[in-house]
Amino acid sequence: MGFNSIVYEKSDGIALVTLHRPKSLNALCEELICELGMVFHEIDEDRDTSVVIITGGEKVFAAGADIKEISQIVTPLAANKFVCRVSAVFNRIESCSKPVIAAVAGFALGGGCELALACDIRIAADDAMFGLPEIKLGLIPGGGGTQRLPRLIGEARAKELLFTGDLIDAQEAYRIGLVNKVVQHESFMSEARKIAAKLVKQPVVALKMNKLAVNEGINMDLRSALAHESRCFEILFSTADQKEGVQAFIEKREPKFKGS
Ligand code: CO8
Repeated sequence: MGFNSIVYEKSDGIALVTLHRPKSLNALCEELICELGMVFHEIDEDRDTSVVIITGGEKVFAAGADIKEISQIVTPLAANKFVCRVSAVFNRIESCSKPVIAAVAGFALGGGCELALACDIRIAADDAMFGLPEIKLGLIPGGGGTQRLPRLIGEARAKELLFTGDLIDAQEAYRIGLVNKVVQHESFMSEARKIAAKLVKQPVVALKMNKLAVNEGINMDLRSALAHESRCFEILFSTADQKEGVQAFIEKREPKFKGS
């Protein structure tokens, strides 16, 4: 599949999706959003891929939605079409059956920050900057920022970022729990790859059920979420990897997972 605004590579069970619009700081234009949707459809179906890394490359993750395209949106109906398309793609990334790691260097603003929020794990280079500056455009985030951010870092801190539109650096993002880890710029990709390589070795169905239990459960009341977790747990007893994992422990050896 050929892409224009992203680069898609894969090796050793890891899919690498790189946003590629260098002249506009990887602003998320319609084409890029559409290509992200297509590539995640492919990744979800691809049995050879177990983990995904999304990055914007060395300089910038993404400076938000393409403001030049936003300037062409003049009615709420057109805005509805735009925001529904973006949400559908970000939701697809969030619910991808494989873990998705965002490797962030430089700006992750507006829709760029929201894209990172739709991922499971965020690794930041020490030069990364995060923010939801939509308020300064007379807007609010439309790619999940008002929902995923408070769920991740708490309502008060999220509201401060949303209401002020202020940017925060990588250390602050780490302090408030927006990112999992901050590393020196030179190693942000190798760190993301290190985590991905660890996840590639995990039993695939257990990884998928872990993600499903967390993602679905977080939107349920506790009792329903616990029941949902039980169902996810039970399903794993139909997998060969569960039997291998337990047997390997008993036999005091490393498990050999087959992904089934
Ligand atoms: N859209 C379009 N073009 C952009 C964007 C953007 N978001 N950000 C930067 N660019 C372009 C600039 O226009 C410039 O192009 P040109 O050279 O042709 O003039 C080029 O990228 C370089 O940008 P700057 O010269 O501004 O670079 P600086 O280093 O001086 O500044 C900043 C970098 C601070 C990141 C600055 O570019 C900036 O403030 N950008 C806008 C950030 C922003 O407001 N983002 C939020 C956008 S709204 C949004 O995301 C709503 C989300 C809705 C749903 C989700 C959609 C995916």
